[in-house]
Amino acid sequence: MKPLIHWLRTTRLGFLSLLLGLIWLKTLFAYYVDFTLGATGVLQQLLLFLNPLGTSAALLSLALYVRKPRRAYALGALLYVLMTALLLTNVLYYREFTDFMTVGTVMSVKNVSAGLGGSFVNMIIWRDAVYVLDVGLALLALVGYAGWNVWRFIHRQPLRWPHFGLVRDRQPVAYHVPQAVSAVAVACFGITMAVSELNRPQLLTRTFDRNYIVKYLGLTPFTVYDAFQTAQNNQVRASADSADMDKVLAYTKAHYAAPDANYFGTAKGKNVIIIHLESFQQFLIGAKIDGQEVTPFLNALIKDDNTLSFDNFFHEVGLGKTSDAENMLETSTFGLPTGSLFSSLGTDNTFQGAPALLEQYAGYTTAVFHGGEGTFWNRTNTYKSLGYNYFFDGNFYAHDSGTITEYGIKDKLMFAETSKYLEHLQQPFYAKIITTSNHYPFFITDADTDFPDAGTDDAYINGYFRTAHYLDAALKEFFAYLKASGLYDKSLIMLYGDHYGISNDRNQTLSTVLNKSTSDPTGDTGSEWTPFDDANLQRVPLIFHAPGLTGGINHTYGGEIDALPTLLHLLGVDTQNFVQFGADLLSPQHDNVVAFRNHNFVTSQYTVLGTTVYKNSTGAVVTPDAALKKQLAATQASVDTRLGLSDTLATKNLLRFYVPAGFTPVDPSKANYAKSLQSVLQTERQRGRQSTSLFSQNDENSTIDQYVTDAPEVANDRSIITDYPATVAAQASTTIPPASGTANTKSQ
Ligand code: GP9
Ligand code: MN
Repeated sequence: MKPLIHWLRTTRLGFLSLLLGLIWLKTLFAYYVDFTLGATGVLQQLLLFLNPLGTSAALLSLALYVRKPRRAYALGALLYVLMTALLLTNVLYYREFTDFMTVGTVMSVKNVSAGLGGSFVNMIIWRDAVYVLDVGLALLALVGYAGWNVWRFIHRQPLRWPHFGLVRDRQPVAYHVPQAVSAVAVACFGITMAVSELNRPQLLTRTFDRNYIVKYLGLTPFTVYDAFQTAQNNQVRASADSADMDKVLAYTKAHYAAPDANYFGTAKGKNVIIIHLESFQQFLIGAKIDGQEVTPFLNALIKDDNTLSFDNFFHEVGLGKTSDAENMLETSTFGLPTGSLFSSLGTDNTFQGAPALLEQYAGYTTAVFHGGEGTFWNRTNTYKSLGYNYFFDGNFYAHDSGTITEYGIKDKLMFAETSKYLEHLQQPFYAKIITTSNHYPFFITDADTDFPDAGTDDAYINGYFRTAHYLDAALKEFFAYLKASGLYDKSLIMLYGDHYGISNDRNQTLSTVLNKSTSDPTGDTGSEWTPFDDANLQRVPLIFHAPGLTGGINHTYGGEIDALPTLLHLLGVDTQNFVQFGADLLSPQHDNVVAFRNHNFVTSQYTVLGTTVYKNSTGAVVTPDAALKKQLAATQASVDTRLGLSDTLATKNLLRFYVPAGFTPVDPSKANYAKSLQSVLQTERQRGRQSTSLFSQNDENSTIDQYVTDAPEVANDRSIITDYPATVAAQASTTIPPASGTANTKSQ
């Protein structure tokens, strides 16, 4: 023990090790006390425990390369203070925003004033002393170690105390020591990276969630990575000018598809309820396991007279999966070739998305509901940029181990709990509800569903049919509530599948369960599984349902990029002046070309995957003659242009150069989603008799009593769906008195 203390007191390595130990402890304190990183399982816990070590050691080891003792000690101390500052500012920022600070946030003035201004200081609480006390100690130690003895300085005579190791530490460290320490530190970080990649593949390329990067790699690597990304983004943006925008506008104007007069405005003024069907592929529709329909409710819905659906509708997502699907749906622009647009550009880019367009051109109130962490896919920031008035994230839902699965609240509870917020929204509203139960690893208990196991040797495929069945049952309950409460008559409901649930490498096993006629609408009967079959499975449902809406099953070839123009035209909002890369699926001018994110494409006759051309009607590979070759080359060129221009628009942030007539650019700083409930209720009260919420129209009676669910959690405790969770309940007791009449603008 004594030699150790002596070593710590008298050598540079000792001093830096002390700092390393302290920053490690403080980071762990932040991880466990201030951040909610949700580490599960031994491996994640272990990573969390060890990840501060590698990078902190690598940084501190820089001080060893400095040969002069005083400078070496000073550099070590400086690095330590900087690491502490990074940690502490993140702790404060996290307290306010439940997210980590990005370089973009620090640099952008509006966010700094919104996030780091006065309220930043107010965020400090007593236990933050943990983060700063030792800095004082370290500095004091530095005085002793490096010989900056204040006493001696003032009195011009030596003092024996504190007689830390100055005398013994005049020698620089041996040449090999800095290299050795750095090498060990970098190796340590490398191991963390490798284990993370195994546990969560594509962590950095996909950038799901800042929480994840911190959980796996640590705060410093996150900040460095973020700074790198920001610098790259800024460089691309700086090279842009309005001439780039003109090119995009020329393209989108030329590809505008005018609405079909029979459909234009048929749902005008209705509420829009978007139901995001997680990982839901078209082959589920009509599929059976042991003679039982997987999705009996959706099967019937598609056959309903008031439904318009599409059976040649494809997902077009890239690595951003759910977030790519959401991005296409909200903006009719593509996700990025790599990573997630929401994650990398969602905070700072200019958007002209569905929520803002519908609010400004048609008077909609807009809200999004997702039962998971708001930070996932950078949703909280991106939804603000899109102009959503409200975001009800996982905090607004009852959470305990029985009510959640990996990505959010179980679907039956999700719909039921969402309804108690929905009834307070001013109508017409645009509300998006994101389901999550049907997500890999497709886990659901026997208490939730008695649907049979598909019996393949792939547990995920078997689970997929069960979670899809559970989702279908949840939809049935929700629709029954919409009818009972009266919302149904005033709403257009749009359902869409976001992307595949079963990845291509599982499709062969999947094909053993599927009757070919359901898996492959083109009737390919070839026994061998081909990339063409994989491409066919990229179909996802797109369903519009509203009383009075007709249309049956439409066979137009289209993709997620086309959903928004189709929806806007149904609502009577013309898209001619908007920058959108999709086209109205109901327009006779729609070109029936589906561009996949990897530049492959499908037309109504051919599927082109790389250089291979398949004929849709037979699934056979064809060798195109000269005429067909020319035709397909032209289509490929148009697909490339479409994707390329969309990418330029996003990466150069070109929408800042264009404002459609009558549109006001979104101000993301206006939204405060933590207060979503409070704001909705205040608006309702302030508007008094002018309030158009379902609750107000129902003489201020809740309609939640009409929600019938067989969710086992609710059987024991109905308060899950009727009451607000304790964490947000205070928002309900807002004291704003009801006003006598005049309509107020929304306070958010
Ligand atoms: C759940 C979602 C999961 O809504 O966040 O994302 P995914 O893995 O499907 O992209
Ligand atoms: Mn998804």
